Amino acid sequence: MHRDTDGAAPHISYVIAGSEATGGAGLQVDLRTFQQLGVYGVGTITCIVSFDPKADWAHRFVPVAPQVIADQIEAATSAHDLDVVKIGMLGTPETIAVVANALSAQTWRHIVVDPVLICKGQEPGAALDTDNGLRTEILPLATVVTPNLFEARTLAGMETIENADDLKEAARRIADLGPRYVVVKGGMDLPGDDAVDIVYDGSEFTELRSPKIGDQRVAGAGCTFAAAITAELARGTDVLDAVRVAKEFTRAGITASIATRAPQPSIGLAGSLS
Ligand code: PXL
Repeated sequence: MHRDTDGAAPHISYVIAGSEATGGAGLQVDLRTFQQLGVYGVGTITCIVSFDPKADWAHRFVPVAPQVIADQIEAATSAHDLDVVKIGMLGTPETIAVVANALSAQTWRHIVVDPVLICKGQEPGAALDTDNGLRTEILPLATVVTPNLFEARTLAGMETIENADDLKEAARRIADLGPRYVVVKGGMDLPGDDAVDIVYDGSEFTELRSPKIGDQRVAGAGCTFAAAITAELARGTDVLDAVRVAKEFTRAGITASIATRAPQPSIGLAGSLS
């Protein structure tokens, strides 16, 4: 394996997530983020999302066969000593079962879960089963979970989240599902001028704020944020500092977002920051 000039082996981050064919979200964003933060990335594909430009960019979703996911995880974990992993989009109850089973086969220093619940292109019944599977099989394994406002409302069973106190209540309820740290992202849709995030470690809350950038959603921001936390944790950073770095990294990426013919601009920031 390549070594830095000082002879140290590079830190490795692992991600189990979906491919998003425009490059604006999913595994493509995760691996770019790892690279930009100076970490060697290893990825396992769970599903393939190809937005359809002929149908108003509707989701087309194809799951990877469970055995192929298991084979990828076997290859990745056999080739490398992996101890920090990000879980992105899983997409089906079968995928959730195979990933939960594979995760429990070894110990992990950190499992960062981006609880992707929005999955268009599936029957409502299957989508609900998937969301329930994520809640019961994956969330309890998480050391860090990063719900956005929609995901926080759904996982916490709250009708509305409108301010920092609501974010804290959601974090408390989601912590009851098992994750050690909950990072609830207020994002664009929380009223106010700031992007507010709450970090809850099971006893204390930390509120992070930075001014919102523009008024447009940017594809890939959630993936980037969770991937940056994962990369920092792989480098040995503690959770709160990893979240701070990830917030700043994501803010810089949104500022440098790139135009695309898909409906939302994509998070930018080409090149390595290491
Ligand atoms: O941003 C959520 C997300 C994650 N992973 C994949 C996606 C999307 C949204 O489109 O396609 C593969």
